[in-house]
Amino acid sequence: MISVLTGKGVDAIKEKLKGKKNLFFGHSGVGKSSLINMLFPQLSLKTGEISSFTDKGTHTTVTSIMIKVDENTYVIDTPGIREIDPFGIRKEDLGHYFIEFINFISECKFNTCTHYHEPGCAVIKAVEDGEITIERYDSYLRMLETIEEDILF
Ligand SMILES: Nc1nc2c(ncn2[C@@H]2O[C@H](COP(=O)(O)OP(=O)(O)O)[C@@H](O)[C@H]2O)c(=O)[nH]1
Ligand SMILES: [Mg+2]
Ligand SMILES: [Zn+2]
Repeated sequence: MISVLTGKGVDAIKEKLKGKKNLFFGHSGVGKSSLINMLFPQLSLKTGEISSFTDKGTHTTVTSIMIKVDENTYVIDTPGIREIDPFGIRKEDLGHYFIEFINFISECKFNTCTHYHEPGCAVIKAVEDGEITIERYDSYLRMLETIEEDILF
């Protein structure tokens, strides 16, 4: 709907931002910072090229700050979703951050259970029994995968 290259749709966005606090959120490399720069050139936020190797954005925006661009109008640029890594969390600890897992974790056969492939996993059983939603369990597995990728570094 918007192109920073052609300017398509950009004026309409600018109009919508007025008088609000606007947060830009989405995957790395989709063009959040470029769009904000086009709207407010005085900001000159850093933008990144998309890496052709991973096809994901490079991680250019690393912190979020709220910038005043007009009277009562603010923008917040954010790092991409890919950058919200469970950094510093071990695989076997990730489940403790999922509040609905808590009652089941202590019932797992292994105390190092990652609730992924282990036999006797009470979390997997709870998912099968409908006591933990599949959406939350999927979300858990995706984060778990991120931790495994990080270990390969
Ligand atoms: N073709 C095209 N490329 C864009 C557009 N907006 C941004 N880009 C490019 O996409 C890459 C990532 O942009 P960036 O603003 O850093 O994305 P961010 O990670 O969402 O902030 C840069 O190489 C930009 O030049 C657009 O509207 N069209
Ligand atoms: Mg950015
Ligand atoms: Zn388990």
